[in-house]
Amino acid sequence: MISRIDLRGSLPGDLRSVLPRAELDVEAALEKVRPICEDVRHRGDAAVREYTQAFDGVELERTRVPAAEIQRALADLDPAVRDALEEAIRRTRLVHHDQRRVDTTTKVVPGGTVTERWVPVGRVGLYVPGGKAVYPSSVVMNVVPAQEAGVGSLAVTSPAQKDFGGLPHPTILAACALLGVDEVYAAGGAQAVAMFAYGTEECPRADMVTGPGNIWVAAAKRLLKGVIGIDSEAGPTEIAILADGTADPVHVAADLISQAEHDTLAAAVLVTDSTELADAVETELAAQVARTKHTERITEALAGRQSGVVLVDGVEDGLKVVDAYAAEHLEIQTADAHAVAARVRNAGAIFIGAHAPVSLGDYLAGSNHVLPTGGCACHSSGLSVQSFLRGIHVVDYDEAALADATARVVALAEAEDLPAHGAALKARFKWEIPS
Ligand code: HSO
Ligand code: ZN
Repeated sequence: MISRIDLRGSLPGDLRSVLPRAELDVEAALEKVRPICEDVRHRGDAAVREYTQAFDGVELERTRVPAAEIQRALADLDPAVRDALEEAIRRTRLVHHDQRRVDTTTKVVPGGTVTERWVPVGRVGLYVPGGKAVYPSSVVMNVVPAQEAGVGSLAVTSPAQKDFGGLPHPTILAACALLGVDEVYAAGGAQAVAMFAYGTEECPRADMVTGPGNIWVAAAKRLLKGVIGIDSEAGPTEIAILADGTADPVHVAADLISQAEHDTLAAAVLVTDSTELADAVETELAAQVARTKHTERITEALAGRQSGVVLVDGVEDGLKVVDAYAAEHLEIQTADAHAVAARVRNAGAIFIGAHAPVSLGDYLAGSNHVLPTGGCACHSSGLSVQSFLRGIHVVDYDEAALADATARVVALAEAEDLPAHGAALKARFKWEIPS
């Protein structure tokens, strides 16, 4: 069911081109979402409600969810889920609390300092999907870092659900209640992103929108980037596992399946130097997939061209392969896993050894599960407190320090044929401005 890519012998120069990966055509969706975004821009709430009716089949009088409904969802929440969410919030908060930045002041010269002042984004809109994927855990992963960063105003939007009286899914509402978020909207798709970007009467505009979504949400984010700040365009989930003959095939198979469960486009990639392990994992996959709930979806994901078992000559080559792949999630299941993990350069998150499956990180490790996909881990990080902060440089020079800098500024300004730049300094010292 899963294909094999044999890279034993020698690794190709352009490793990326031989590794399995799906391509998501966000560009093609841009033209479809453009008129929707324009419509919301000009007609505001009325347009949002019309698209909710057209796409979600729900007629709403207001998009904002009444506070009483958010509290009711919490009161009705299964106690075991409530306990798990509370513990997830606690652990995630511990980790993200430690990510807060302190301002730094550097004395550049006597009388001249530059301070980097970290200032939270003023208002953030969080998109929470509501179709086949209802993830209260993603509410936690987005809201906690924003709160720890000190974001003052936080709104959540999630598609109106026909089956729940036009409200977002109750577990999403309950997670909002547990996190103290009381501004929630029942809107999804491109229209929800446009609502945050342009603002409507009900929903003031936001400075930034974060959170995963389907292709329409990704397209709207790409289109409106600039009007509003975005986190990243989250693509389908990926797991890569670098394993040797010491790994347990039952665990490896279970972990590959766990992420394949998300989506038919999810990617599950095993990189190993052990054909025995590869064979055993394939046998295990067949047995476990048959026993699991979402058999069809998982079978399609594992058989897709984005998934595969990559055979390499040793862990050394395996490291090169996983670095080239730059997985969203990377598990290291080898002898001396800590040492191997320390050498990885590209991954959204790394999970070390037998006791750190990706599913732990999805919910309860304390780490964030909003991570770069599609190879973006070679240049980007997952969501963190830093995602919601801006570092503002504050320049403070006294007269003597400026006087001391003037000749050099003038020299560089003239080299760039920008004499007025130099003149701005000279004007302070009544020096002659060259014509
Ligand atoms: N693995 C997903 C996150 C998630 N898993 C949510 C379960 N619920 C992307 O990192
Ligand atoms: Zn997951």
